[in-house]
Amino acid sequence: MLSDGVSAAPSAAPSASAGAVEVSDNGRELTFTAGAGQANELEISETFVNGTDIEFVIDDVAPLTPGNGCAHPDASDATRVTCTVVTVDSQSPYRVLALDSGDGDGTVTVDNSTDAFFTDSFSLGAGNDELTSTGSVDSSGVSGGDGDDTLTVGPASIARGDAGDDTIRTTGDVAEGGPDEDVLSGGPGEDAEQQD
Ligand SMILES: [Ca+2]
Ligand SMILES: [Ca+2]
Ligand SMILES: [Ca+2]
Repeated sequence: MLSDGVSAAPSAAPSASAGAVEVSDNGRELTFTAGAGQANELEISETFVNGTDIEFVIDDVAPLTPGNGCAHPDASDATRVTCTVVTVDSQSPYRVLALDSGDGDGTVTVDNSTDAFFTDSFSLGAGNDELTSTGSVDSSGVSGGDGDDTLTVGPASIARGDAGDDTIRTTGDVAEGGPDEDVLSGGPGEDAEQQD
């Protein structure tokens, strides 16, 4: 890991399997990487603070290791972190969150109340995963990976089930079941559904 020269507070004995959460050096993107073998139960909220910065609150059942731009709001709770991402004016949406929930059976619940077209990217990896994303503007890109996944996403989203018997419910733009027996439901509006 790169050091930015700022001494971090001494952390408790790190767990080898703790999920890692950090903001990029330019402050614009949050990455979450689950620890190996974890069955995460992530609850993520995404809100504007100060008009332009996005505050993420990430709560899990497993310990999280906060890196750059992140901290435990309650020092006694190692499973909860808050992170702040700065935004810049842009004509096109760009990614503010890249989440990799790894190989376990994971649950990810996202509440995005930014009401802005920033992109959240979710890679759920192997395992039978469940992702539910809410918000007036969602614009998530979800990849279910191997396993039987249940994906529920909102407006302006792209959801791919990948391998496995996946269930995708979307009010977004694209749902792709990928291989195996999938159930797709597009909701109102123009849907591009592909099942092979
Ligand atoms: Ca997984
Ligand atoms: Ca799948
Ligand atoms: Ca599939």
